[in-house]
Amino acid sequence: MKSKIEELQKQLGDIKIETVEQLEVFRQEYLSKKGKIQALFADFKNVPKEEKPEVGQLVNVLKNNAQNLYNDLKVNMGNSSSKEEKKLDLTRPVEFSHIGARHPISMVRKEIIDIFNRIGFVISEGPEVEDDFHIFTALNFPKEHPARDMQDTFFIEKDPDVALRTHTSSVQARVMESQKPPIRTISPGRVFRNEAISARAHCIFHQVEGLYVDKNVSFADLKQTLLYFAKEMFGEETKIRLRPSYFPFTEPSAEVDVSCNICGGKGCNVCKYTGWLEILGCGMVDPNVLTNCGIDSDEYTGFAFGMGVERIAMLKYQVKDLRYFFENDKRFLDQFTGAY
Ligand code: 2U9
Repeated sequence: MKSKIEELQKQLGDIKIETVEQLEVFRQEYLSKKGKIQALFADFKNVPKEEKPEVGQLVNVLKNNAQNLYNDLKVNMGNSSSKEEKKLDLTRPVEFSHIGARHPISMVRKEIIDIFNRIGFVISEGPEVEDDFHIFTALNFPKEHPARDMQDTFFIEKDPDVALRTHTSSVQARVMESQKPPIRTISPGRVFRNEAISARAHCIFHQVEGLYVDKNVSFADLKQTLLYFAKEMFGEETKIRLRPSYFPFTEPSAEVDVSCNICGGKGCNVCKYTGWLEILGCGMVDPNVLTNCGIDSDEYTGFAFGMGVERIAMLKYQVKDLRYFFENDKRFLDQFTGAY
């Protein structure tokens, strides 16, 4: 219903009416008893109760906009006989113009957050400019790890102890320092890596990372949580598979694939004929990380996962080049209007 309303609002913004005949067609199509707006009022009874106040307001705004547009054009056409005169009428009220919409990355980030909110994960946020301890040391990165190199991380010139965070795990390290388990949190945010920009990589991107620490948290809990996420994000029929991997902060670690939502797992050019698409990394939090952040690793265990929002958005909307998300070309962005 909301997307229908947004679509009609957009149509109002784009509409070109120059003659009395066109105005009458507009009236019949939008404002008459059999028109598109009246049809929305008829559909209103099917809107869930909790959404009724918001949707009701949106329909009323749409109706008023259409009515105002009609009234203005009618007055204008009555007052002027030629197009030229109409252009010069400086007293004419402004026409409805299309207001902005959410960026696709914001939409996908919100969708990911909502999915985890529904099973009790709360959002935590932290600084983009971080110290070495929370980006690397607390997370069990060895001294010689390549991520600690200037080739891979943006360091602050004046202080080699400070850098732009390369992942939002640093936020979760801070949560563990300041809170007692049970901890169930997700950290959405911008991260920075010293990478050449290409169709598949950017020096700034968005992550959502998750962390669950409590007594008896197991790998089975992790797997089931991620299966729930995959089904909510990509559809009920989605399957997942886990492949062994390595990260300094988790042990054991895995990379997670979802069955290709384009070909349903049969094989196509999007999944490179494998039937699977990689969406995130995960694992059981390394006991060293728990200890480094002040949590007793004999008493508690935890799982963690991390994903790139751009990657999820590319898969969900079949966007072939990551750079589109950063260029803000209106022709690209307009395709997502009303998608959420
Ligand atoms: C704490 C401890 C462990 C978060 C994790 C990954 C695996 C992972 C990548 C996916 C694509 C980053 O955006 S990406 O490049 N992430 O594979 N992230 S486990 O682990 C944590 C987090 C916080 C305290």
